[in-house]
Amino acid sequence: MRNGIKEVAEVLQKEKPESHAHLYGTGEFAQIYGIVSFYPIWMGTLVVVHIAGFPVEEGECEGRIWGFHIHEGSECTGNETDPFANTKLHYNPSDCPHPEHAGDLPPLFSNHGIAMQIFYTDRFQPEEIIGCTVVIHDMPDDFHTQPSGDSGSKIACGEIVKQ
Ligand SMILES: [Cu+2]
Repeated sequence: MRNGIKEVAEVLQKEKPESHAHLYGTGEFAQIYGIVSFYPIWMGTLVVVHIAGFPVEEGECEGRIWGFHIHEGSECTGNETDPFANTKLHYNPSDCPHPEHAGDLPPLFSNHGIAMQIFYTDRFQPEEIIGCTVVIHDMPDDFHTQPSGDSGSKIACGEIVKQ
């Protein structure tokens, strides 16, 4: 426990992620790009998020929290109304309600257009989610509404591949 952060720093320095996704935005969010990497640690996964290109809001009180999930579909493709419709539902192998899906992640907080977050989860292993997708939404997840937290449109997406 005491050396937890040291161990994380070592993993980041010495290991390669077991899986990762390059994310790209769409439509009015086409500026969004970045990478999400998944490292094995502590019988679970260290998720490292670095995304840039979020719109920078002028006001102090709005628009900086974005829903963030792993979806079960394998392709960042879709149709005119939902460009990432083929990402389908949240990754949920244990058939749990939202927000207990394995793919339910902490929402992204953007600052000066950048979201940088590192967190640990034991809901999946890095190799287990290869072939799934990472999706960013234009609304915060309310962690209550079924089946997806009322998190609005899908604005960015990345396909998870083996490193
Ligand atoms: Cu989602």
